[in-house]
Amino acid sequence: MSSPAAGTPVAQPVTAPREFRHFINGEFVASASGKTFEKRRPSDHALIGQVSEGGPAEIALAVDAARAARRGPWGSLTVEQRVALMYAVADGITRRAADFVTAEMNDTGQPQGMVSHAFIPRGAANFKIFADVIKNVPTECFEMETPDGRGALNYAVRNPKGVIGVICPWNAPLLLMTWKVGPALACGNTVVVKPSEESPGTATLLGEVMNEAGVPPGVYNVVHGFGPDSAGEALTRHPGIDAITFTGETRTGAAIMAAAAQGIRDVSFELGGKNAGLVFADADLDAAIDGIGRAAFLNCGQICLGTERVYVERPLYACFVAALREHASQLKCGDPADPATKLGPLISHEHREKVLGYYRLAVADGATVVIGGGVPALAAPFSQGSWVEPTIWTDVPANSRLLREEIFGPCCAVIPFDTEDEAIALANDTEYGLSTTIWTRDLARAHRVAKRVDVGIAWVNSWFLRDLRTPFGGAKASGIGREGGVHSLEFYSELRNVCVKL
Ligand code: NAD
Ligand code: 6OD
Repeated sequence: MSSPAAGTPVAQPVTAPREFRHFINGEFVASASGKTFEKRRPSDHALIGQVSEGGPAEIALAVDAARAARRGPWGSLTVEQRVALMYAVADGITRRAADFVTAEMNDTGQPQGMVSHAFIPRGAANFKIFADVIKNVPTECFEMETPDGRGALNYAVRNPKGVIGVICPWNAPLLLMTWKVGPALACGNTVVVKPSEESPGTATLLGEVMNEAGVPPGVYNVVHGFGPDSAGEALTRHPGIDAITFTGETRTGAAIMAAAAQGIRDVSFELGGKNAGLVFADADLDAAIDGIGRAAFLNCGQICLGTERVYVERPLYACFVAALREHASQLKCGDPADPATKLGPLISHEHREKVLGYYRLAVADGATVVIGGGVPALAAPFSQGSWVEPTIWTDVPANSRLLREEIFGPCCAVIPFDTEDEAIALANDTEYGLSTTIWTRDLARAHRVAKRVDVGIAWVNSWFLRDLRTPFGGAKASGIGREGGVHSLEFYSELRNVCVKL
């Protein structure tokens, strides 16, 4: 991996740390307590702002606003009017794309190319896609015979669930939040969002866009804060929240599920993963290296769909390890604003400590470190950031925690296999079930394997490629429910059966 040479562009200086306030009932407000916490930029640890820390009081205000908007201005709009506003929100994000890109880069340290070409446009698309879905969704209707010969019409109508609590992670903040806010609003719900404490920027900015687009106050609310004993927990416990959608760690999901049990509220969960890549000997090696390389290192490995376990059929194994090492050695880290930067930092020093703990564990467990394993030497100001080297291991013992626990860093273990059955068994040997990526030229085998891996999404000769209209979610400990396209409607609306005697 190369480091930025002297003279390469440096991060935009933070001229004045800003204030990130809650967005409640169409207004930006501080916490009644005046409490705030610091947000620092992962690439250089610069202080970028003070974030209002919300708790039960701010959640109560936001829920009241959301309930009033649901009953009033939002609830009285026609589907066409809602759809028009959602298009205006999507256009607003696109118009202010530069602001969103800067906010996301400051919060996460993600390289500009990935944020501007993928994450922000996909965030805007979430409003258009779900507007189109709700505009076109059919309703079922059956003509019934009745004993008196008059008959009946029996049909279903979709109603909003009410106020949805939306709890988000930091690893693709706008994309993952809008993927929930989009369908929630399309179905006529209102929302209270709790963004991650690590990424307050784009959720706050979206409040401005909502106002500019003319979305009524109270439809979209944001309360900043932490999880336990803070805004997150308060949101899950508030009885005015009708359902909770969450993306984040599996153990956080368990805590939220316990809270949601009070009031028998529905949950939709996108949780952690420990995903496998399966590379068969007949695979296109260049394509597999590019795909597995992205799956292991994109977003510094902080993608739920990332591949931390790579199983390679033995005849290709040595060649694959050497080629993946070469791929990793080319990943340039440095200023996220520099278009040449391919690898950003981890989200925080705290998360880096966790990842480095696994790097140390690999050595203790006797794994071979093919590349990486430490912290890159970067020039100031990036020397202050939370960087780690992309890392590849071989010879990892089968019982190592490296193969069981989600690390969420730029690292993977590469392990040989001999048969298709063995590859499937290895892929399935995990409590998680989010995704698998399969590399082979034999499409019959690809289909066979895709059917037998216990995951929500199986990619063949590709990775992180998904039409927003298709279902997305995890099997086993990786989630509950499916979101995407019409599948989101199952969670964000309540079907009412109406039977009319004629
Ligand atoms: P996290 O679970 O630590 O936090 C996510 C959100 O939950 C944050 O907003 C946090 O403040 C809040 N929270 C924490 N404890 C809470 C509680 N007790 N009650 C209410 N809210 C609480 O996750 P993270 O570190 O932000 O994100 C990384 C994790 O997210 C990884 O495990 C990753 O795999 C997962 N993820 C999954 C998907 C998916 O689609 N399956 C997508 C992205 C990320
Ligand atoms: O855009 C998507 O399809 C998607 N599921 C993104 C998930 C990113 C998780 O980190």
